[in-house]
Formats: sequence, C-alpha cells, structure tokens
Amino acid sequence: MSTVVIVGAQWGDEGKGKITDYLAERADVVVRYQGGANAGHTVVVGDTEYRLHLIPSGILHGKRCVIGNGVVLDPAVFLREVEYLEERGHAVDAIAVSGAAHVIMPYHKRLDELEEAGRGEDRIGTTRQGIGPAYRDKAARTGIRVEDLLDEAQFRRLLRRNLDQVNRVLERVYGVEGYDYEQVLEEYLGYAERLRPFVTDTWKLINDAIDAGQRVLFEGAQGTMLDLDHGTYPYVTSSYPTAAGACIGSGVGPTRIDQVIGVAKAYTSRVGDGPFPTELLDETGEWIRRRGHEYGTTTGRPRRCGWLDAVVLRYAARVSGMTGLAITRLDTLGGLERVRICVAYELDGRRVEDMPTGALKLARCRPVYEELPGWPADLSGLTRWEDLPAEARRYLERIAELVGVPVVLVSVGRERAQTMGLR
Ligand code: 2SA
Ligand code: MG
Repeated sequence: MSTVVIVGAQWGDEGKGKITDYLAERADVVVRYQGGANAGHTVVVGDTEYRLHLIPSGILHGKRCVIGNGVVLDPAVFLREVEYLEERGHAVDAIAVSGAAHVIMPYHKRLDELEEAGRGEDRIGTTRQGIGPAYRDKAARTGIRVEDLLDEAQFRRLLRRNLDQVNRVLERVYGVEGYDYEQVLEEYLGYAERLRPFVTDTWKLINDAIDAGQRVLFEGAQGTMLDLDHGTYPYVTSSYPTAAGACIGSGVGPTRIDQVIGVAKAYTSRVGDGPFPTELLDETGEWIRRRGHEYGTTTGRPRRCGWLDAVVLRYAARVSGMTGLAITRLDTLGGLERVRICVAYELDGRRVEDMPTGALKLARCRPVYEELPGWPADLSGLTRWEDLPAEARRYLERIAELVGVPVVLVSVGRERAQTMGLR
C-alpha cells in the first residue's frame, strides 16, 4: 500500500470510518477530500466511542491528518473537534487544513434549512449543515476560503459583500431577519486565530509525502450514490465522494493512486430522500434498522434499510475503479434464515444489469433477487476468514463475483479487532 482511496459504495454510512481506522494504522497521512460536517464517522477504540465529523479518524492513531481543498469547513465544528480530541489526550498538531478549503458560514446553514423547507415534495433530506449553499458559492466564485478568513481585510470585504446579498434574500424572499455584520465578523475572526496554526499548503504536503514513499490514505465521506454527478441526482450531496474526488479534493493526480477500496455494508441503508430499489418497508427492514442501530450520526434520523444491491455495487466499483471491497456489518445480518441480494433490476418490463442514469429511472426499477442461506447471529470473536460460517463466506464470495472485485476486508463488529484482512 502506498496511496489508497476509501470510497463509500452505497449511500453513505457504510462503515468507512471503521475501515479507515483499520487501514490508518499502516498509513502515514490520512486525507479528507470532500464534504464537510455532513459526514459522521464513528470509531470505537477500547471502551471509547469517537464521533468525528470533519477531522479524519486517522488522528486516533496519531497520524498526519489533512483536511483537503475539496472540503467545506465549518470552523466551529472543526475547533470543537480539536478540543474534543485534546480532552481525550490526542495530539492535534498533526492536523493540517488547506487554505483553499471553503468556509461554511452561518447563512449557508440557514439557507440550507429554508430551501429544504420550501422544496415540498422535491425535498432532498439534507443534513442542514450548509453543504449545498457552500458548494454553490464555491462554484459561483463568491465563496470565502480559509485563506480569506485568515486575512482580516479580505475577510471583512468579502463578508460585507456576501451579507449585503444574503440579507436581501433572507429578508425579501424568506421574510426572515438577516445577519448582523459585526456579530458574524467577530465570531469568525475569533475562529481565524484558532485556525491559523493548522493552515498550510496541503497539496504540497500530500505530494511531498507520496514522493517520499509515505503511505497516504484518502478517506471518503458519504457514498457513490450521493455523488453530485454519479449519484441519484438531485437526491445527492454537492460534492464528489467517488474516487476521482480524492484527486480534485486534495491536489493529487490520478496516476498517483494505487488502490481504491470500496466500503459496503452487507445490506443497504439510505438516510434522506430519493429512490432506493431494495428498500424494505416491512418487518425485515425494521429488524435490520433495530439490530444495526441505523440512525444517522449527524442528524439522528432513522435510516431506510433494505437488502444488498449488487447493481449499485457493480456501478460503484466501475465509476471509482475499485481494486477491493470491504464488507462491513456482516454480523448485523446474522440470524436470518435466508438473505437476499439484488442481482438486476426490472425496468419497464425489461431486465437491466446496469445502473440506469437518473433518479427517475431508478425509481421505476424493481429488484430481481437471488436468495441465499443465512448464517448465525453471533460472529463476535471471529478473526479469520476460515472461522466464518460457510454460509457467510458463500455470501461474500457471491458479492465478489457479482461485483467483479475481490472482497479484501470484512468487518463483523464495532471493535477494531473485529476486522479481518483477507489479502
Ligand atoms: P447534504 O447535507 O446536502 O450533504 O445532504 C444531501 C444528501 O446526502 C445525504 N447525506 C448523507 N447520507 C448518509 N450519511 C451521511 N452522513 C451522516 C453520517 C448522516 C447523518 O455519516 O452518518 O448523520 O444523518 C450523509 N451526509 C449527507 C443526505 O441524507 C441527503 O440525502
Ligand atoms: Mg456515517
């Protein structure tokens, strides 16, 4: 391993944090490349459960951790996490933040809420962290970057300009009160001073690390089906969770990526709205949700649950060029007599094996299932492939076959030790 990208193969919450934590032990640098505080990575170390939204979980191993240019940074969340880690005895001087990352402003969150509320049946189900409005400003070239925040005169000017615009929208379009310039200024200049020591040219730091033969891990947030271009638009996030996003979001060329590990749960979950062909609205869906504690880390929302969808995985594998699959939550599915895998869709009376383009078509897809025998409920304590029940192994082998990518990691529990490396 020298450079590895970890991507979510489904709709997020695949257990990327856990897999990153496992691989981070052997990495020198861990990089976040997209998204923001809409991500929620849970990592269990001994008796402590860590929940991080922005800082890469590699920090728990004391690794160099980078927040790349592709991230939208909420300074309040970032600084809270810095404190949280310090209180638990973790050194934070290994964290580097890109000056080119965009800053989440209070109005981004407010607009996210107001826009969601106004969407009616076109609601996306966002995390209300200001992600869409912040990336919109970035694309419109009106965003405020970390480097701007650190330059007081520049920040004053940009904030004044943006608030003039935003306050007009808040007051005239939404009929709500705008923001007080001095108040936002004071709050953010306070963040600026605390952020300053972390800010550096991260593109250079990462490329230098690769040149020096160090191992760099790119930690994706969300998942393939939430990718702005490749997901179920418009029910997506506003960044690029697929593997190519790691290049754009960190300043590393595609020729320098060695491996792409796709993380998938042994079943499927989705939080937020939009099509989901294998969703189970019955007792089995409820059983998976309860057994898997399927509630969002950031918002606490119940996640929609359903069978594994191999059409999704095959698509995810191809758009990200996956070299290996990590399957998590195999334990959660244990205890069912039979399990199902969606191997194809029926779309307008025809069988399709490949992901159709667009949410409209996907919403019309009906899953074609294959049934396999289930395995016992308790997989805890198993640490080797050979120890897995034959039915569980068969399930994993079938996934690899359907997706065309080998399963290289399997997770059977929340603890670090409950992860098996297969190759
Ligand atoms: P946003 O807030 O603009 O990115 O929302 C757009 C869509 O993307 C979905 N989304 C997510 N789905 C799953 N996990 C996510 N992260 C958190 C986590 C979720 C949570 O890792 O646990 O805590 O609820 C995530 N982030 C964004 C979102 O549901 C919308 O469908
Ligand atoms: Mg998550």
